[in-house]
Parts: sequence; structure tokens; C-alpha cells
Amino acid sequence: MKLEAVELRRIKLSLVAPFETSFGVQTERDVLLLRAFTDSGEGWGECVAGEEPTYSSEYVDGAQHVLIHHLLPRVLNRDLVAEDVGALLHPVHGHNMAKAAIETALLDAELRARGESFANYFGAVRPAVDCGVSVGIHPTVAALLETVGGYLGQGYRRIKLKIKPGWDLEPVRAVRERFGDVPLQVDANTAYTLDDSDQLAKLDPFDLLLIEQPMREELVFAHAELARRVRTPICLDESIHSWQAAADAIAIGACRIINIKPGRVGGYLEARRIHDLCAERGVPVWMGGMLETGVGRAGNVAMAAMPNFTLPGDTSASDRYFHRDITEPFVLHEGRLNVPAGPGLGVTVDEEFLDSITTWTGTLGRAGQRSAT
Ligand code: SMG
Ligand code: MG
Repeated sequence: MKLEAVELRRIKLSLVAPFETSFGVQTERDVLLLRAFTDSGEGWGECVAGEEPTYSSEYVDGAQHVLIHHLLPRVLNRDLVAEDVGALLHPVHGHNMAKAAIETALLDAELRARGESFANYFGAVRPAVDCGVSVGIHPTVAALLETVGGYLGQGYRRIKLKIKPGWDLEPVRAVRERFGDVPLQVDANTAYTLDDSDQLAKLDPFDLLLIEQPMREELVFAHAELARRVRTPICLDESIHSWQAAADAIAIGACRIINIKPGRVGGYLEARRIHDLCAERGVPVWMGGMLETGVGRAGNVAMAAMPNFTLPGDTSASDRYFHRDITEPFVLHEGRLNVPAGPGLGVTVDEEFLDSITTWTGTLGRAGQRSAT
């Protein structure tokens, strides 16, 4: 397959409600999409980097720059398949979310061309996946309870609460008191240190499924120490940027559960390797979320149907994020989303709507011209 050209596109979508984490509040998504034009057809990929480098070091302007100047020149006008992308981009360190967008678009093009779905390619074992929902930090406990009650009413099968120092025990206790033994977990997005281990141990009586990424991503060894001080299982998100990072974290006991985000690890192929490693080591995994549009969600839902995704993911329905999605919406049925069955990602991008929310486009390739800067 020859990668003849790539269209990059920035779109703006407002969120249906503000989403607050320990690192800030988000009210809209500024998404970078990548469309690959190959000699066997087109494919789409979504770069999940946020507007600011606050979840990880990647951010959308940086991703756009590295794609144009360092990543796409290494793959354009080459004969390649998606499985070659990792090795071709290996000389560039980091920038996993930007790399993942290229690999996903090529995989989509390749699978669409041969009429195979992402789910089939990954070896999916279920036609629909259990969904959880990630609930941001709220101004008051009363407001949080109202939001959580709304999501449970819609059928979500697990609640994840964002926490930070000063917003941890109280919201967890309130949700447990109001909603009983609903499957519940928390995510700190690196907001704590080992000095907070006594405070985090106070969460133990609430029987949480897991505590996600309590400390900074580089503190893998410290997570192993924390895991000895608290009973609740530790799950890593930000720290797991590769198969190697996952293998090391498991080996030293830094986590008992892993959140898989294809963008964070450089693409679906590395994510699949991490899934397989975790399956071998008896470590359950679940699919994370980065407030994706239908393009990113389609691949995530397909991968979440693999056998070792045994916990509900942050794969919520389109209407939890956007008034209108850029593909056909993902709709919750009894707390599950259906796995797309069509070729490739199995969704169709609504190009008219896309054009109406596009803030920038650039094209690379074809006759060597570059209109993207
Ligand atoms: O996509 O539903 C979603 C968001 C899930 O909480 C979520 N993601 O650390 O897991 C995480 C966060 C990262 C993105 S916050 C802007
Ligand atoms: Mg997380």
C-alpha cells in the first residue's frame, strides 16, 4: 500500500458539560484528525493530545508540528502497511499520540480495503462492550451526586470519580452512601505523592475497584511502595507509555491493573501487545478514554472487545461528550456500546458537519507539495 498523501485537520467541538480533573477544566475539544490517502483507499485517525501538555507532555499544536516536520516525512510516498509504521517512526522519541494517529489511519485504510473490521483484526470476543463513565471534579458533593445519579439512570455499569487532594474521601463516601455497591473507582491523574499514602489508605474501606495513577508518571517504583501501603488495587495510566513500561511496572508490583489507551502507547498495535502481555501475567486491563470523537471511539470500542478487557472502560456514549459527533453516534444500550462491525473503523465521517467545525487544514504529499506548516 502506498501512502500518497495525508490531510491534517483541526476541529473544535464543545463538550456537553465542563470536565474537571486534577490538572484543569475542559469545556471543549480541539481535535487533530488525520486522513490517509493511499493507493488502496482512505483511512482516518484521531490524535488524542489535549490542548495543553497537562495530561502528558504531548499537546495538539506540538503533535501537529511533529507530524508535519518529523513523522509524516518518514512515511509519505512509501510502500508500507500499518505494521511497518512503528519501526519507521522509531527514530523519533516520544510523541506517541501523534504516531498513533498515523498508524490508525493506515490500519483503517488497509482494513477497509480488505473488508475487515478492527474488531475482527484484534480478535474481538464480544459484540458489545460494558461501559463506565468518568465523572469530573464537581463544585459541590450535591452536584456530583446529581451527575452520578443521571449516569446510573442511563445505565452506565461503572462510575469513575476524578479525585485530588481535598476532593477524595468526601465524594467517595457520598457516592457509596447514596448509590450503594455500584462498581466504583477513582482517578487522581498524578495529583498525590507517597506522603499521601495514609490518606489514600482511607479509601480502602470503600471497596473501590482501583485507584488510577495516584502519582507522577515517572514514579513507577514509588507506586510499588504505595501498593504495599494501600489495599485498593493500583492501576496505572500515564506511566504506561509502552509494552516495556507495562512489563517493568508489573514485574516490580507497581500495578495490579492497567488502563490501556492506544494513543498514549503509540497506537493499536502496541496496545494489543500490552493486552497480550497483561493476559499472560494475569493483569486485567480496561479501555481508557481521551474524550474521543466517533473516529477514536470506534477503534477503542473494537479493541475493548478483546478477551482480557474484563473491566468496563471509559468508553462512554457520544452524548456524554458532544451534542453532535462527527460520525454516527455511539449509543448506550443497557450499559453497553455495540462494537462496529463494518470494514476498518466501521464508522462514516460526516464531512459536511466536519467542514463546519474545521478551524485549520493542511495537506502533505502528492507531487511533493506541502501546504501544511
Ligand atoms: O474519554 O471519557 C473519557 C475521559 C476519561 O477520565 C478520562 N480520561 O486520565 O483517564 C484519564 C482521563 C484523561 C483525559 S482528561 C482530559
Ligand atoms: Mg486516567
